[in-house]
Amino acid sequence: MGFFLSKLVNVWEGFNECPARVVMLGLDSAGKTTTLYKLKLGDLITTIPTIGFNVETVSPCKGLTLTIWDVGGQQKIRQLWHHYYQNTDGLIFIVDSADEARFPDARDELHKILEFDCMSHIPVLVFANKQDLPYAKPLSKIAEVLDLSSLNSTHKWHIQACCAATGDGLVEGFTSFSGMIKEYKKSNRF
Ligand SMILES: Nc1nc2c(ncn2[C@@H]2O[C@H](COP(=O)(O)OP(=O)(O)O)[C@@H](O)[C@H]2O)c(=O)[nH]1
Ligand SMILES: [Mg+2]
Repeated sequence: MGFFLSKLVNVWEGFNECPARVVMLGLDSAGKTTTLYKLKLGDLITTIPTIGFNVETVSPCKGLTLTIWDVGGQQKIRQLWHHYYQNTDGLIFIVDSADEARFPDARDELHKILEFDCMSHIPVLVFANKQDLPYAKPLSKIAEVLDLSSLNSTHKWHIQACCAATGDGLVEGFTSFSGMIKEYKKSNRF
């Protein structure tokens, strides 16, 4: 009986899986590639600056399967970001919490992305990364400098403190993101 019940639960969870395509953007060196491979391999890898993109399918939390496009963030290649926006179910935006000098650039890039028609209502998960560094700014400060409250009428968003190097905070962020993505996909079904 227990065996059949557990099979039933597996089937139900299969139906409940939510495959989605998301883009992961942010300034160069924010920690995008580190995050992607921490999710994929469970390990800290040595990265080199991404020229082009990395793409992986991961299951960062229960009930969520994501194909994540990690696109290089250097200034010269940010103008190519828009090629990755079609059919996107969500945006992951990563910020280096200790790189205060570039917070204004990060804010401008985030708001530019969300001005594109196909991104005008997508859910947004902001990771305030590198919280292990001594000069990392707290979540409240990063939410404020990124002007996230100005998105309230157009986007569901969530900001999560994390350390991609250890993985701290990643599951919590994706658990919130999962609910937002499911809601967004349901509202876009027809
Ligand atoms: N201290 C610390 N360093 C990190 C963390 N995440 C990434 N890094 C480092 O930041 C640098 C840039 O990371 P990378 O993932 O290549 O950034 P990307 O350009 O956004 O893809 C690398 O040296 C990483 O090891 C973190 O949470 N804490
Ligand atoms: Mg990279």
